[in-house]
Amino acid sequence: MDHEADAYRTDLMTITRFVLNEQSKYPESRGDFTILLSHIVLGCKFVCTAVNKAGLAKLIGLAGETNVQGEEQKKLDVLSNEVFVKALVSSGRTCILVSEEDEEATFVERSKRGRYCVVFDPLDGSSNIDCGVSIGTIFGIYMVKDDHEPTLDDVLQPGKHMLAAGYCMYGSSCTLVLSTGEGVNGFTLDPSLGEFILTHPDIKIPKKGKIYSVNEGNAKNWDAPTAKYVEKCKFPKDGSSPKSLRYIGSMVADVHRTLLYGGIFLYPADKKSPNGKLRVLYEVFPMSFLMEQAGGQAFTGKQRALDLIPEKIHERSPIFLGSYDDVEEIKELYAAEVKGK
Ligand code: AFP
Repeated sequence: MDHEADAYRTDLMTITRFVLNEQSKYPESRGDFTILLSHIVLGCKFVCTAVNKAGLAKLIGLAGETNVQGEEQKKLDVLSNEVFVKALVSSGRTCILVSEEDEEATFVERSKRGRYCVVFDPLDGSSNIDCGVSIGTIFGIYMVKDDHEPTLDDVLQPGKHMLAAGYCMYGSSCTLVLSTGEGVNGFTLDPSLGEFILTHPDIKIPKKGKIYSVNEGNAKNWDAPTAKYVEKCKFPKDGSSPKSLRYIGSMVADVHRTLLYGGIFLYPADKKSPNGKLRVLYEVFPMSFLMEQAGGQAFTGKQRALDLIPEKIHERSPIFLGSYDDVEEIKELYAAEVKGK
């Protein structure tokens, strides 16, 4: 990228302009999605500012405790949830919200109701906040088809029914990655403008990667296909070079790297957690949607991740996602296991 030229760019594609352009392809569209997205973007900007201040806030006695003025401070994940719930309800475009932070789904009151259901994790990877590691917000969007009274069935839908999905990563820069089902685009927050600018147009994941990403501390409890796959990454028998291991332990950061550099991210089942750790609706589905839209794959160990039909809003699933060829290899190992039985 030519940074000098970039500094003087005068034709900036903001996320709002980008989505409005997309919307103009559908003359029947009433702009509801653009309005919904602008409220999600507002939530992301708020959380970005709060995350940036978190280290400093800790120094002066904030973050979950009492500050110097003697006021109770909310934890960042709780605060982020409140911000997103309020922004989404006030958009007037949502009817059901499912948040990682709330045990029950929120049904929006009739007067503020719209057609969209938003499933989200307001601050994923929050155990990393105190050491300054990148964390993020993940979201997926469904739409109810008609004017019926919304029920949980409207969100207990396979991921392939999502209209859009994305994440915002709060790292060295604040990056929002979005797919509305026509490819994947990345936008970086320009703090001086307060706008997300298109910086990563039409992201395509490399067909095969050189990195695998998994919590190897769980290896003793893995099933045979996962164990074999990781062994192959480290000791390939086909003359190829071993893959590098990178694991941050913050899904947004691990998936973002996988999307840009290629490779595979795994959170498999193990003997202790037969369904893995990650949540279907607001972790597995949005990230699988983005991977497929970028040309990669996402697999649960049994099926295409986006075909899964969740039965509960906080359900978990094992997940293998990333470069097409890398996920293909793990699919073959699981298929061989089934055949061998
Ligand atoms: P926290 O929100 O508790 O930090 O969990 C983060 C997360 O859900 C996801 O972002 C990571 O990919 C995954 O957990 C890491 O889990 P392990 O610590 O078990 O590897």
